[in-house]
Amino acid sequence: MSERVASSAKRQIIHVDMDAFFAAIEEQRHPEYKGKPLIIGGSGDPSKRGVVSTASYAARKYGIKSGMPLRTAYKRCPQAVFLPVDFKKYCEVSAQFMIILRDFTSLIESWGLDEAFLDITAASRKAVKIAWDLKQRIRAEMGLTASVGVGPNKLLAKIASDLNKPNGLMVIEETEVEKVLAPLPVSKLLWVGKKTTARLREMGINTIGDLLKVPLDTLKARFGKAYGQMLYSFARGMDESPVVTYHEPKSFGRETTFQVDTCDLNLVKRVLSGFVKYLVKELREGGYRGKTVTVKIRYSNFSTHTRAHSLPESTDSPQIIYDEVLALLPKFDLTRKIRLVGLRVSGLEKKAR
Ligand code: TTP
Ligand code: MG
Repeated sequence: MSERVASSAKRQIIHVDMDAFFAAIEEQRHPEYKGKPLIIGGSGDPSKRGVVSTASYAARKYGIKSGMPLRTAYKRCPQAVFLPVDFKKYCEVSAQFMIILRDFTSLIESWGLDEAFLDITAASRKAVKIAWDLKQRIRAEMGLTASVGVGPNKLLAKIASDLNKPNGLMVIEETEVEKVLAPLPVSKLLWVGKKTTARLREMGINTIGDLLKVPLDTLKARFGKAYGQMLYSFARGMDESPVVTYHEPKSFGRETTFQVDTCDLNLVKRVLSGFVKYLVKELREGGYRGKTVTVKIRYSNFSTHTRAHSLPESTDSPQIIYDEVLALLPKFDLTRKIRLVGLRVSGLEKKAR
């Protein structure tokens, strides 16, 4: 093998993840809340419906996590400061974050507002030096902290950034993969969510070290060929997935939870009509048309139903999409109380310009 091929086969990936992102931005705007338990979510009123978007590290000590109902968070920590989500502001700060990252490489795969992978294989400087610089620049220019992980692939870089949060910098070398990974819970692996964690637990597998002992065939039989193979490779710290600089969206969607469960069909229609306008704007901005319209309804007992219809031709017309919504609504039981309503447009096609 030539040297060039050998060196291009060994990659250097950085994963960067801002610490308590929304909460850190709010602390910066309100220095009086620094160090206090701070919870960002919904309208910022814990007596109202809504979930925690994020909690400061001081609030996490009380067991408060993203996705938890605000009311539960209030019960756990009534003295916490609750603030509403100011998405516009967080997007602005995120744009600043991306500009800094782009100074290091154009090979960036962003995951949401505060997280990204950078492929720095081609850089002449050492990865750890670059990671350090990146942290310094975020600190100096944004006044915020990030946790950075370095590894030979995305899987290990992401695990590394998570290992020393907040304000961490961690490198996982290929030689120490087994030592570092073995004691960690399987949920630290990319794409291993609650369901897989539970199924693995049923098999007596809790840590990555446990997973390492399971033969490939067993994993394939239990989890299917592709996912079984992935679990087998991931347990060994192996991940060949490239840093993908741009993802075409698969769909556009929006949903909302009503403050009070409702049977008011006019209200449901008004909300859906608002979603149509918003989604059409998103479709047009991206130059897309969609083919499939899906309405989602969650009833007060949390049972969730979807009804979908595909059009013969893709569209970005608000009228056509709203007509589909009106045709789908009678397929639901509209006598029951509704908690949440959502709309999704999928089957996207790029519009010929
Ligand atoms: P994360 O990076 O998962 O969380 P974080 O930055 O708040 O905390 P840390 O990385 O230090 O663990 O998510 C980034 C932002 O995305 C977070 O500040 C708020 C938002 N978010 C939600 O709105 N809902 C969620 O369920 C999660 C996980 C995040
Ligand atoms: Mg983060």
